[in-house]
Amino acid sequence: MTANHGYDALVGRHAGSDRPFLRAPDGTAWSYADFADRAARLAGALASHGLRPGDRIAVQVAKHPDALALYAASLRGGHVFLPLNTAYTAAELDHFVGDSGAALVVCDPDTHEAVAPVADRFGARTATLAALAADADGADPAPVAARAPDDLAAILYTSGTTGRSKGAMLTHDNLLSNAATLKDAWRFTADDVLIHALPIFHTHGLFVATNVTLAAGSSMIFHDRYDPDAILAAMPEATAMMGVPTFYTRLLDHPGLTREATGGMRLFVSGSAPMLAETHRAWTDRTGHRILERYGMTETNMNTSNPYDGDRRPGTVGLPLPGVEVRVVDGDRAPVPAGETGMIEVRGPNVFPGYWNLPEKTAEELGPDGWFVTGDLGVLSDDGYLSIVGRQKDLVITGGYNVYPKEVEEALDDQPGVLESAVFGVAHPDMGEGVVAVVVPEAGAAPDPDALRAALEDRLARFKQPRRIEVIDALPRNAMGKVQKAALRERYADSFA
Ligand code: MLC
Ligand code: AMP
Repeated sequence: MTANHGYDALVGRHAGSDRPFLRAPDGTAWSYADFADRAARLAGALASHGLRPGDRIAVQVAKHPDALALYAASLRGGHVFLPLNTAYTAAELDHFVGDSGAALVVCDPDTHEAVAPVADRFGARTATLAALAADADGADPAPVAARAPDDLAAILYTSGTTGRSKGAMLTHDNLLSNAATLKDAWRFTADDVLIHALPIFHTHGLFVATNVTLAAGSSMIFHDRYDPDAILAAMPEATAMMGVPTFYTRLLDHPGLTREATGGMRLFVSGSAPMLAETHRAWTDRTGHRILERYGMTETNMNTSNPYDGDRRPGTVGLPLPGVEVRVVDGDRAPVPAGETGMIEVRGPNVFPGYWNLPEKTAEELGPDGWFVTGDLGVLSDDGYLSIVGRQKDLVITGGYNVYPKEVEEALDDQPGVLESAVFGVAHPDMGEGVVAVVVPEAGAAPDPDALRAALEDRLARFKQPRRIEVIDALPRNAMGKVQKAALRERYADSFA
């Protein structure tokens, strides 16, 4: 039998199991055997579209059980899965398809018209998920392709300081090792039922939630979107939930969140964005549960976690996970003592091998010694708990989605009448941070914020578009000419209060 490092351990070993894997409110109910069979036939459908091991599949589809089976099919066929946020516009898609050299772009019927020309431009095929699913119904299971631990399983695009997204390459072992570590750290077993309400095009919903479920043989209640009512309704049948902080603040706003409602749950995990200590405490007051906060990244999967047994400290992201090294360093990359702030670096089997086709960018962030520079600023306590105190990278995290200001600034600067702009995040009660832009007009011009907003519609995903745009005379700059974003953040701090 051929060995496929990720597929065998996550999916293949369950092939004969009638244990439940996934239930969706639409009535879908898959056992593990159903899921493995679906994946095998979808892999057959992919093969009939000419896909070979190593080929990239770009997938931009609404959350659906078949989209998860397509991920498993991609592992099985030895392809490289490239999930894309459904909020991305065709203009954004262009870069992902072109840069990755994807052989196939999978979309939904309502986006086919916009996606097909992008795929055509780069010689990629286009298929809807529904069409692939129909093909799968009649397809023979594709053979399991051989995949070694270091072979690529996925590429996830993550934006960068240049405004151009970089493809973070993830190997079979990056995914598998992290799933095994998290399953143990968070005590997942076959008895667990996870509420899965995250999108499945980013690390949190696709890898953390799904791979931990698969690694433990647990089952999931698979919601197609986040809806607090539906989550509360699912809780009596569930044991665990994973979410971004907005999941928790919105549930706290719901009168149905009580001790009784959460009584059968054993674990609430938060990550992808900072959780305020006050949210953590409010949750404990209301439910009696202590949220378990963890810290990760697209490039590294999960790095640290508060302990399952032991002190889950609000405002911290806990301790390095087993097998993962974490250090906080100064400008010369020398570790600083506990209590001092510095750059967080991580090393371990979870850390990616580099960015797709960007060896120089990779070398800047990932040294030959294996330490990856996260761009996050942190401080370690005497007893090893990590707190994230800021970011060196210019990044806004809104509702758990990352927005790189440079990309938004470039889009604004291209508009008529705009001389320059600055984009930054300020506190937002629902999304954690909200995106704000200030623009400086060219001499004699008077750009209209509504027109600017309209101009960004087709260019940037909705969540990247500034919720507030102000026209100002000049950007505040320091003596070196660098825009002082801290001053802007302070000036516009109350934008969403
Ligand atoms: C939606 N909108 C957002 C937004 N999500 N705007 C800013 N930030 C967001 N995150 C837009 C919508 O397009 C809409 O625009 C308006 O805001 C209101 O939408 P909504 O109905 O309130 O939003 P909703 O659909 O409920 O989504 C909110 C959310 C969702 C928080 C449930 O964003 C979400 O699921 N976030 C999770 C992101 C995630 O999985 N991150 C993990 C990344 S992995 P309009 O104007 O059209 O009304 C990672 C690594 C790690 O970071 O450590 O895990
Ligand atoms: P992404 O590029 O989407 O993978 O986002 C990763 C970034 O999210 C990290 O570099 C952190 O800045 C942030 N992040 C993830 N988890 C946490 C957390 N628990 N607390 C604070 N920031 C977090």
